[in-house]
Amino acid sequence: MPRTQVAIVGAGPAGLLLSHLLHQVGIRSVVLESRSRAHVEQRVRAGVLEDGTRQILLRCGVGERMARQGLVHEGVNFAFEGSLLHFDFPALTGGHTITVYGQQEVVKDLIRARLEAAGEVWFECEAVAVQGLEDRPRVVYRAPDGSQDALEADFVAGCDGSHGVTRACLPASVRRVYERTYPFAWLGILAEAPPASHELIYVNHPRGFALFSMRSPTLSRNYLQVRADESLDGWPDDRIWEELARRVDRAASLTPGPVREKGLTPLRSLVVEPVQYGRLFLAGDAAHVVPPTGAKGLNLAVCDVVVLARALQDYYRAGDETALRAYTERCLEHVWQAEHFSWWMTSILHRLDDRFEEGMQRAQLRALRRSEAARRYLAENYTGVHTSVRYVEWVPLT
Ligand code: RFL
Ligand code: PHB
Repeated sequence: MPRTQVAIVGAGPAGLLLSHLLHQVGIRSVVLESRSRAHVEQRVRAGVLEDGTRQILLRCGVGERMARQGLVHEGVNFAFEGSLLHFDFPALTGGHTITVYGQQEVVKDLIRARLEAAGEVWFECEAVAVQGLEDRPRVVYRAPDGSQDALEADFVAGCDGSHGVTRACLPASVRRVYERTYPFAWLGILAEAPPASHELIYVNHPRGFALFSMRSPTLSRNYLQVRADESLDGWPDDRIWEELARRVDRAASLTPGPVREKGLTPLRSLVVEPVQYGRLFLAGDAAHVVPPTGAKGLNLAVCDVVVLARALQDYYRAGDETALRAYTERCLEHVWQAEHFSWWMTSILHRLDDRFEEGMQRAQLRALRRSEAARRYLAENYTGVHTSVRYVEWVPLT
C-alpha cells in the first residue's frame, strides 16, 4: 500500500497550498483530487484576496504571477438609496488593500509549483472513505482506471470542499453542524466586457442585490441576486445584462459583452465543530461555508492551512503535538469571525422581503454612511486585518 506523511483530499486552494507549505519544510504529502487538472484549473470562483492572503502567497514563493497580474484595489463601493458610498481601505485600516486575482489562477500557480517540485498530485482519484482515524489513517480512493486502492499516512487533511466526503468522517457522536440557508442564490457571469468601474460595486437595489467585479481590464465578473429555486434556462444573456443595468442604475455605466461562463450559487453558512478528530484535520470549505458576499471563503481556507502546516511542522520537527491539539480552537476563532462578517454583509445588501429586516438593513447602511467607525469595521474585516494578516508570520519556513 502506498504511504506518505500527510494524505490531502482535494486539490482546491486549501489542499494545494497545504501541500506546498509542507513541502517547503520537508514534509511529504500526496494530494488526491477527484477531477482532472483541466477541470480544477478552469473552475471560475472567487476573486478577492485579502491583504494577508496576498502576503502569504508571496512569502511562500507562489505569488510572483499574482504580483504581476493581480489588480491591487484600495477600496470597494456600496450603492444604496440612490448614491455611492466609498470605503477607503488604506485610510481605514492603516494601509491595507485587497487584490483581485481569480481563484483558478491561484490554483494554476500552486499546481505548477507542486509539479515543478516533483510533488504528488493525483488527479482523477476520488476519495471514498477515510479509515483508521485514531491511529493508522488511510484514504480509500477510486483510481482513474476504476479500481479501488488505499493510501496510508500519518495524518489526513480533509480539503475536499463543501460537498466532499471527509466532513462526514467525523464520528456522528462528536460532530456538530451549524447551518443557515438563505432564500436566494447568486447568478454569476464572466463576460468579455470592460468592468463597470475600476473598483468593486456592491449594490443594494429594490429589485435585489447585484455585484460588479472583474478579473482584468477586459473581463468583468458580475452577479445578480435571484430566487433560490431559479434555473439558468430563464436567464438568456440579454436578460442578465438588462437586469444588471437596472440594478446598477446610475452608479456606473455598463458595457455588455459576450458571456463566457455563467452559473448559479446557492447561499449558505455552515460551521462544523470540531474540525479535527484523531488524525483527521478539516480545512477550507470542508470545515465551513460562507455566503460569498464577504469574499471570505478562499481567504479562510488559506488561514486554516497556514495554521495546520505550522502545527504539522512542530510535530515533525520536535514531536510537539500542542499546536495540533489546539487546531480546532485556533481555527474556530477566525472561522466564526468570518462567518459573522459574511452573514452581516449578506443581510445588509440583499433584498429580504421582510419589513422588519428591511428596517434593520436601512439602519445599518445609514450607519456606514454616517460613521467612520462603522466603515472601519467593514474595512478591517474585508482586508483581513484580524485574520490572514495576523497569519503572515505563521507561514512555516525552514
Ligand atoms: P474547493 O475549492 O471546493 O476544493 C475542493 C477540492 O476537492 C475536490 N474533491 C475531492 N477530491 C477527492 N475526493 C473527493 N471525494 C473529493 N470531493 C471533492 C474538488 O473537486 C475540489 O477540487 O475547496 P477549498 O480548497 O476549501 O477552497 C475554498 C474556496 O474554493 C471557496 O471558499 C471560495 O471559492 C469561496 N468564494 C470566495 N472566496 C473568497 O475568498 N473570495 C471571493 O471573492 C469568493 N467569491 C466564492 C466566491 C465562491 C463562489 N462559489 C461558486 C461557491 C464567489 C462564488 C460565486
Ligand atoms: C468575485 O470577483 O468573484 C467576487 C468579488 C467579491 C465577492 C464575491 C465574488 O464578495
